[in-house]
Amino acid sequence: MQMTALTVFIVWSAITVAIFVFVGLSGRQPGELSVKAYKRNRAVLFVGLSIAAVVFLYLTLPFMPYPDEGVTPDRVVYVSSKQFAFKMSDQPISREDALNDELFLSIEPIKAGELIEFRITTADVTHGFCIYGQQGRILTQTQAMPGYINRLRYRFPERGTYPVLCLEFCGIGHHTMKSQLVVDN
Ligand SMILES: [Cu+2]
Repeated sequence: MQMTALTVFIVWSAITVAIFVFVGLSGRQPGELSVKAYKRNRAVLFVGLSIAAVVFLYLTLPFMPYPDEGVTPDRVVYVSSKQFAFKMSDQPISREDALNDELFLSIEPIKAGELIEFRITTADVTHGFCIYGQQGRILTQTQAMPGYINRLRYRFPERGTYPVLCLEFCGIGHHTMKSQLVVDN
């Protein structure tokens, strides 16, 4: 995956540089400017790029990471973040409860294969809500934004303990902002 990304980046950069060099060199000796030819080229380019865009969308849309859109989730988990912790509950969390340091909330264990919809918000500044796999790779993530509820859907593939980390620098204690999700059978 990393090598593919690097190869695409290098090829694309080379094409971009080549176009810039071509345009730069072609400007040295401006020939006769033909408005007609310019308009024709512009039309060809517009139609060509439009067709390419439609084909590209048609080929890549099925790979969008939202295959469960329109399906009722098996379960909803409410998440409220604040500096520097996450609170999760099976019930909606009020802002007062989110800010109450004395109040401890927890959720029932998640079952593997269930479609979980996380409803994520924050009681103070913007945070990130990022679920990691057991090998330390990001599985899915979204932002926790003041005044918004972001919905994040995910099916945990197997049982285990999945770390949750904040991915948005949210203050001096950002690196301590961790939680975890336990997934049962
Ligand atoms: Cu943070």
